[in-house]
Amino acid sequence: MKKSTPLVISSRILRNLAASALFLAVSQLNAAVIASDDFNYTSGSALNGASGGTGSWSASWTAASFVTTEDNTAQFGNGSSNTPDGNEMAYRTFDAYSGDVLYVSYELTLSPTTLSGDFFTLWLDSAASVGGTDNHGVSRLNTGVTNGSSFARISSSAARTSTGPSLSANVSYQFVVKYSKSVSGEANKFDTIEWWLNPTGSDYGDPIGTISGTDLSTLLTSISAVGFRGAGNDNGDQFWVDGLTLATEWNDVVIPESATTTYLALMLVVLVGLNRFRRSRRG
Ligand SMILES: [Ca+2]
Ligand SMILES: [Ca+2]
Repeated sequence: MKKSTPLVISSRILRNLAASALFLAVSQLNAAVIASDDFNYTSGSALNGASGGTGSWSASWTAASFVTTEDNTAQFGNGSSNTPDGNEMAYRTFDAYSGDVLYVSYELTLSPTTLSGDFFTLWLDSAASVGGTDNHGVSRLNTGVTNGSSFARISSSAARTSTGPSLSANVSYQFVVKYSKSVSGEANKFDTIEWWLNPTGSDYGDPIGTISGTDLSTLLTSISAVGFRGAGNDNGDQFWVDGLTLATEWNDVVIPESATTTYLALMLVVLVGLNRFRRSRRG
């Protein structure tokens, strides 16, 4: 009889399982998701033309050739022969949203070489003027990493930028931004940003920062595109994006702690069961 071999579960598999469980939990709790994409595409494929996910996407991804799908994430840069820079490295449009509050959430992971001088950001824009730069005529949300630190901003000026904790390589961080209108109404502007890093349900009242742009003249009233920009990165730098969700409520993007515990417990049960199954087959 063959000796049973313990199932070795790599940290990468665990990370993917955890991310999937959290995404599933969020998906199940969601009440008003505008659009989401978990990037669960075939590894090694181009992101350009990918059209998965849920919600009101109005087109497939438009992306540079160095953006591919790997291990159920979107990978920016192949780690050797290209530089993940560009104002519109990848973007996707969705039905225009002009309500008072928009939440955007995504998970960002950096490679060990993506630190000093490097810049990677998620941006929101309107489909009619898709663009990753802050100065193409409209001030709007950018959030991601600059010089190794997390940040969110409503325009590129220092006064409109909120800087958060520095980020470590090979760790997934969930960015959550509440992008809202201080004056309610479809014709009014998205002029306020509050943002969190790895929030739990109880963190709502305690954002990392709040940025007001109420005195800015060029702001969006309607949003219909999400994309990613890189600048100042080096050949070989890499970024991974996962779990992109646009929604109208906090609970659509941040799961309550009790639900997190439930899902982690459920995941543990599944893993233990899988381990026993594998052992019994090998026994
Ligand atoms: Ca994924
Ligand atoms: Ca670098």
